[in-house]
Amino acid sequence: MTRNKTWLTTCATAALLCSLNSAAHTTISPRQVTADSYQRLSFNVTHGCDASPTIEVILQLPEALMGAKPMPKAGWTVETELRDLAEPYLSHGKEIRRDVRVIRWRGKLPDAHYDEFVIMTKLWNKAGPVVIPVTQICESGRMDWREAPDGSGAKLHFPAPVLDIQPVQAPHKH
Ligand SMILES: [Cu+2]
Repeated sequence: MTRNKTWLTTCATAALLCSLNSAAHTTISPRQVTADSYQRLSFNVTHGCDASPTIEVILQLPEALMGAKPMPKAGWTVETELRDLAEPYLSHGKEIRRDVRVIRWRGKLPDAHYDEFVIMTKLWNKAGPVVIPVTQICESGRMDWREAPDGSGAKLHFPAPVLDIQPVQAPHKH
């Protein structure tokens, strides 16, 4: 019951903050990238859970992100979890069967401050949107940024960061 109440309060707060600033969520930058390239991706935490400080940021990486490496952060620990891949791939001539699927930073970010959590990753060679769920755990409460747009244009309370992978441009022919 208490947990439900916290959820509702947090949700209302997120909605209010985001009506003031449409970027005020946990977001990704850049949002648009090119297939089959290496990319630095930043996950931007803009507020805590209803004023409670953030103590953990967890990324759930889809298979579109290959060989991801977190950038260490001063004052934060970082750990990765590997999982078996549905489709192994080749990297530098080696077959990769397991890959990083979860990245978890632990530290402390006050609600009044902003921070960025950075990874370097290769993107697969397929175009299209990729949803990257992020969980933000606070001293009190949590927020799961994992809602994907359903195409209806309905406002989401906890939208997941979405990476828009663009096709590799064919070389110009004159
Ligand atoms: Cu927000």
